[in-house]
Amino acid sequence: MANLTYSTAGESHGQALIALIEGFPAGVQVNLALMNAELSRRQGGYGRGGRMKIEKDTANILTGIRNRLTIGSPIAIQLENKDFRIDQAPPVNRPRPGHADLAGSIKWLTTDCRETLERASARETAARVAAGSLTRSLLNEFGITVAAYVVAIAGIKADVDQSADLSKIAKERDANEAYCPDDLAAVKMIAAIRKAKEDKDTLGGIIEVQVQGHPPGLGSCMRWQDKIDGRLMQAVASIQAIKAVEIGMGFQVASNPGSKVHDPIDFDRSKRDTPSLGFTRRSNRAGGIEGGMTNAQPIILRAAMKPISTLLQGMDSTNLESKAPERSDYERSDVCAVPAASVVVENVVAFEIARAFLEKFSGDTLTEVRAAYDSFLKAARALGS
Ligand code: EPS
Repeated sequence: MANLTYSTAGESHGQALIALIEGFPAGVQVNLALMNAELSRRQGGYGRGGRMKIEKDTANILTGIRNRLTIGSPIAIQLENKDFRIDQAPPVNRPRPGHADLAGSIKWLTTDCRETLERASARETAARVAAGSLTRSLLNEFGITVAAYVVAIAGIKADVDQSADLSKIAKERDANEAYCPDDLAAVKMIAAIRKAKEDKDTLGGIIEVQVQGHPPGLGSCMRWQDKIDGRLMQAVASIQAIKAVEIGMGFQVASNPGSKVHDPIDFDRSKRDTPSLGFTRRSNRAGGIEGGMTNAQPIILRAAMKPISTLLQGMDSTNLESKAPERSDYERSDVCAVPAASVVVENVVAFEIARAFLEKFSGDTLTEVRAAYDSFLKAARALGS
């Protein structure tokens, strides 16, 4: 059976966005309510701009399902753009520093940045959320949970107990518009975003994502392309405005001795029936990944998002037509999209985990995937005495 893959199509002000998912097994009940809830969460978060008042992103699954069950054929999901006006949208000649405007205009030999920005826009992330949230229907069958949350905005840091139950973290996150599990920090973050709006400026931040309940051995050390850390990092770094990604201790591994970086290995017989097979760790500084494979500890990954590059005050730029120095163009935009981007991070990570899961436990149908999963856990449990 084919590898699980997806691609997206669509412009910010085109007719629609499309996600096309291939290699998804048959027999999975699609949780459409979950998909629409994730799409709506992506539209929200404090600091969003006017576009989100126009759109109401809901998934129209065009192909690949019959009576809510997947049938193994490619799944096309359509999200309608209510703000469909690409042919009337004005040209943009003064590139915004930090956006794809300048590099894209030179690359596609045009002085109109709109040719590039229509596709480079973060509107495309709605299609990624649709694709990723589809895989949650599969991951849920195996008790695998994924949640991302905001841990910093403009240097205001949240205090989050990483070892808490992931559903508890997600519940706390959902209680405020900063999508931050620390309520006190969320209040300060929201105030900072409000101030940035008054200053006609924008803010970035840090998103943390965790995966729990997955088995060991997803990814592989045998081929560089299969390493799960590399794959997760690429998936997350490819999200608009993400500039850095770290796993576990991340950059701090460089300044600590090995004894303070690696996680001692224990065995707890009472946990033998869990996906961890009983191997417990006193710490999780590796962020759940060793040798490009999951080690059944929670995966912990953080991503840094730069401030949105469209500033209401503009920035010094150059007119691509006249070459005269001018302020950059203003396109309607967000003041801070870190909360919204956390939803995108969560769902692209879910997709990569589902992809790695189906590589290890492949099958045309959910029945076969489940059989492969059960038989692997049985064989792994039988190792040693
Ligand atoms: C976005 C849609 C866009 C922007 C924003 C995110 O819509 P519009 O350009 O019509 O306002 O609000 O995109 C950007 C931040 C960007 O740099 O392009 C969305 O759906 O998330």
